[in-house]
Amino acid sequence: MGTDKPHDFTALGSSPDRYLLTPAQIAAYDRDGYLVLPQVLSDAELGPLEAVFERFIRGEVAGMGRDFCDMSGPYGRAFEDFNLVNAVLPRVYEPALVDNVFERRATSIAQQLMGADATLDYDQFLAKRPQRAGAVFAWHQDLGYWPSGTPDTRTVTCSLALDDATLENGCLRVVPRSHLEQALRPHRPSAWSTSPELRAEAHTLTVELRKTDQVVALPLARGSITVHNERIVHGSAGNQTDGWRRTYVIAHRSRQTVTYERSIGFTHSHNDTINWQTHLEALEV
Ligand SMILES: O=C(O)CCC(=O)C(=O)O
Repeated sequence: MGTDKPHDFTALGSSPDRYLLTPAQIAAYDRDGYLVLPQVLSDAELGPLEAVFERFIRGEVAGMGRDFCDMSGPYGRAFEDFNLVNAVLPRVYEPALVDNVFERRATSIAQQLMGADATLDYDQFLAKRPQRAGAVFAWHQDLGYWPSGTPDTRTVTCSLALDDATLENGCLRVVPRSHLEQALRPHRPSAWSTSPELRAEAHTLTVELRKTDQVVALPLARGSITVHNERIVHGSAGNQTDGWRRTYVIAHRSRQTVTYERSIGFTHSHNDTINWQTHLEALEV
């Protein structure tokens, strides 16, 4: 890792806030449903963000309710038992994050991929604990978690590696071009939530992989990002290493979509009353 050529922020059209994509990268995103972009943030830029990230991941931010949870298991697990520590909407709980350098670069990337009305919809901190086989992000399509009636579903999700992401620590894996399928795949509650008493607590959903799916792993150097479409099938495996795998996620959608979803009470908070449970009912699971 770390052998990527540095991104040239002085190139024509680039600026400290603008990460300029090439036409080939934009075409690859449309074709494959994902991109890997090297060196979006430098070590010096990552430092202050990491300090905030750590406070969240240690559980030191009060008042989050279900927005601080284990993304690999039921709500209500003891903190020590979290495998995949998940802090949703950190910018809501810590406004100092608003307009940080990653937000600005993610907005510039999203605007190049989906148009000038790309607006920051939600953010998320994810951290896989060392030596946790259970730190699995089940296969899913992001859209499977969101309200089914939204007219414009376009989403650009940027995931920034705070640690090198590797096969061993459970880097992101995608099924290229699955975003082009006509219909969303059926989403089911994850295996751990199939018992009746846990069913009410289901917040992770999963899709079946098909025999024809060709999975591609996306190892990533610290400071680099993956970008993915809301319909691509993706997930990640457990962490078999002695280190953490920490990721900072920012998703952009059209301004109209964000306004519409807020109007029906959907904010991406796990404390929302309209949530994936509502969506599960819509899917008749
Ligand atoms: O990075 C990962 O392990 C999975 C994250 C993910 O599924 C997402 O951001 O939608």
